[in-house]
Amino acid sequence: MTTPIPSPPSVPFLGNVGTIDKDLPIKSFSLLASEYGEIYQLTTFGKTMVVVSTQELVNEVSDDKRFYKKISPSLGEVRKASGDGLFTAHVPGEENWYIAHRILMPAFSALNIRNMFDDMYDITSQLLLKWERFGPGHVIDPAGDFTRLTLDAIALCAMSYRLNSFYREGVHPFATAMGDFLLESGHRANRPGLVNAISWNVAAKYEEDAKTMMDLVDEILYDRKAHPIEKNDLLNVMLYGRDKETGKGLPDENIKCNLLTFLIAGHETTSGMLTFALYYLLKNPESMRKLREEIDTKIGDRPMTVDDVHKLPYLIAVLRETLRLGPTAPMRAVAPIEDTTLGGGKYAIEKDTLIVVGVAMAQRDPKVWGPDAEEFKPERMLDGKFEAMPPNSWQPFGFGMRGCIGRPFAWQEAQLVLVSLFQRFDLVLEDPSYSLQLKQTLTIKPDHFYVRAIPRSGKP
Ligand code: MNH
Repeated sequence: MTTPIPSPPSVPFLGNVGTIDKDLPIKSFSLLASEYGEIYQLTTFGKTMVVVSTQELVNEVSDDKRFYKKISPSLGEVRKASGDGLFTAHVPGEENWYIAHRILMPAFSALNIRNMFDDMYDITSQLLLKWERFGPGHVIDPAGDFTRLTLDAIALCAMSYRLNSFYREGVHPFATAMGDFLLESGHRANRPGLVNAISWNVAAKYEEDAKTMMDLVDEILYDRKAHPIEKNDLLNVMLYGRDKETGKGLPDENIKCNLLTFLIAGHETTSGMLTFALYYLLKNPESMRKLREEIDTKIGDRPMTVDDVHKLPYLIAVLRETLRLGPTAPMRAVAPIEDTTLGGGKYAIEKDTLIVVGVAMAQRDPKVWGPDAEEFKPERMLDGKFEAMPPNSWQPFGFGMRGCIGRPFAWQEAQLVLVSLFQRFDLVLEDPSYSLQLKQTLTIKPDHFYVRAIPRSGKP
């Protein structure tokens, strides 16, 4: 016997749409989880979605044999720009995903990412110089500067293209267009199609932002074709790589989709992680002290090298704990391949039903993380404790065949940036009473969060 999946009360036609905060959906999803428990169901404009919020259920839907990644309504909007690129491709179905996946996996391996260290260092130095020049009196917006950094880093490392975000008044026009495009993608998914169609100004701006993004990608590809280079960067891998299984390469249209995908997927998530890390460290001085002690003993004043990556256990623990409490991609979506049940036969779910995987909620599941699940404690990620957790307790990079391809890239970049910052600066909160506020587009990150950077004396 199955039990009905609980559902908040709904209004005719609109369904539960009013239940979801349009600016901060993640807050509504987790509030609903605290009210309705491990699983609940929402209906918006006649479409049903099921939300799971515990480690047990997240683990159950993390199974490539029973569930496929579903392109959610908001990802469907992003797909209008990024098409059959890796992140928004329909699988099974779109052949280019398999070809791109097989061609790109080796290029994104931890070993190959090592070759990108010098380019990452180049961009990181620009951030350090900026904070140094401004000095301790200047109020820094870490989310803004980390976004400059991660966007420039992915463009330089993947496409050997300099966006020079640190040499501009504001951010790069591409970054503004992308931010607005992703925000509107989320909003459109929560409005009836009719309303989207008749909101002329909004629709025109949306198209324009998509065009600004595509123009840059066109330019990067055109430029490379006009001036080929020897370097084996990701763009060349896509241009000249051949799939061993089918012998096929990637069409230009798909290469553009993937260039855009890397720019989108490769920067907001990582800049959010860096911002969250800084926030949690500033709010937990004992963790900050331990991390700086580790950096000072193991690396000291000399510049970090590629051989230091993955050698600082406390830093790794800090990053893991940061992504547990602040998973920058807080939810993903799957659907069952066949009619099935969840919770050991308890809840019936029809095939193709959208299941929202509430990673952000499940990563605070007290059943697996304990009564202090809400607290920032990197220690729980040390000494084999992380590895001993039940499966899929920690899942900030998604799962299985559709899991994050850029994880080694993000991991290396985050380590380099945090080590370099703490070697050079004492960082302090601009407002010591600041408490976490979130900003959500496709990803989440701290909002209205400001710091000051006081240069440490005698440091590199
Ligand atoms: Mn990334 C997929 C999180 C950094 C490129 N990424 C995913 C998914 C999550 C995720 C979660 C799965 C989404 C889903 O199931 O719908 N990614 C992150 C986080 C960081 C991150 C938390 C940093 C921190 N990602 C990066 C970087 C790149 C990148 C850096 C590129 C350079 N991510 C991707 C791509 C996919 C993806 C591409 C889609 C993979 C696929 O479906 O084949």
